[in-house]
Amino acid sequence: MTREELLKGKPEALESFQFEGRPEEAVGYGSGHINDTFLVRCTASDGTEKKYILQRMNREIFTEPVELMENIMNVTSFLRKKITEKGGDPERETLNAVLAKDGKPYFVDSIGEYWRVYIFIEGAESYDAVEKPEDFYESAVAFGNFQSLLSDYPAETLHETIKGFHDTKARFCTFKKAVEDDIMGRAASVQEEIAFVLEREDVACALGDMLAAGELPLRVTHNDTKLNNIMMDSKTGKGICVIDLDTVMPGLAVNDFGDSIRFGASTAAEDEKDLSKVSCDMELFELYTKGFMEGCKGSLTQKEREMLPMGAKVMTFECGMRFLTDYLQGDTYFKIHREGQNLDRCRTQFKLVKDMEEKWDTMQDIVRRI
Ligand code: ADP
Ligand code: GN1
Ligand code: MG
Repeated sequence: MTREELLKGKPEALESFQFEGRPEEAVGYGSGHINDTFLVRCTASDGTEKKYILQRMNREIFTEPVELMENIMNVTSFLRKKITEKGGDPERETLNAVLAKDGKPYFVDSIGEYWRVYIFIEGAESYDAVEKPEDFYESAVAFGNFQSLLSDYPAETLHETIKGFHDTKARFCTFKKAVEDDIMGRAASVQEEIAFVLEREDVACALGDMLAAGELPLRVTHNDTKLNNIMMDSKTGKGICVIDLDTVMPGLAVNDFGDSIRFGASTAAEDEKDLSKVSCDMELFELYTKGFMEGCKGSLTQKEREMLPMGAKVMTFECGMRFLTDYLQGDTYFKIHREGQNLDRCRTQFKLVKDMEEKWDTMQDIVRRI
């Protein structure tokens, strides 16, 4: 079903929120892989237009939507307070959920689907690829700053919205099981990719082992720091607002760093078929490292700084492994728009991992220098 068909003739969700004005239209929006996102235009009685983001939350993935929305309401109100204290604009610098008519921050429709609404952040864009290197730098400052704003958030009150989300070792086990089960009969055709994963069990264990040994601290992190999860101000070029807060949970700073590198420092799209176009750009890596450290305001420990390249490699490896697992299991997790897209995504990630392995000394030098 397309996104448009989801709402056609069934405007329940559109009628159930406290919009300013009357919703005139809802069109599919953005390129996220998880939720169904719509841009809603409303017209107030005086004729002014107000825009909103309406999302159908992915119930298969987020099995506890009420707890998830509780996280988001708590985190955004915490951020709103800090932004206001610093003289910022809380309407644009954090997500603002619009309540349903019954006062809840979500609406459950007649078939049990969960919906939510955010105020649309005007005068800003999210990018699917780095257009100007400065944008990537600014996104790094904003993601680092996000982490620093949440450094005194009471982590124990956060629900774990996806269990073991960045437990790469556990994901390695899930992957092996998917290969064994081979429910779609696809394993034989991706032997090379499977071998690539199996040869790197050490990568899967690297950060988890350090966390268990107390060498890396658990912080409140975003956990899904790709470039299109940040709104960049169209005028100033600054990263104005971190969005997609579904996975804000205790996690590792190096993973937040790493996931941004995986996506933004790649020279090609996540699903590029021509692998000769895919590499990890060291200038972008350097820019992001500078921006992230600046945004974190000196809060990273020595060990965390040392492990930044490892964060990049592990997140890229993990994501490739997740795409491959999904391909083997029949493409039920990540949205696909064509056959084989998850396999193409997996291949770009593994090409990046290989490239990082070749550039390992350079990556470490860059981090040491900064
Ligand atoms: P997903 O979990 O599917 O990635 P996101 O929450 O990231 O969903 O939303 C998808 C896209 O919608 C984003 O990449 C961004 O372009 C746009 N978007 C989301 N929230 C807002 C907002 N409050 N204002 C403007 N655009 C938004
Ligand atoms: C998903 O929601 P979105 O599209 O921003 C995924 C991330 C992956 C990413 C790969 C909740 O992010 O973990 O890294 O796709 N989010 C979830 O592009 O699984
Ligand atoms: Mg997103």
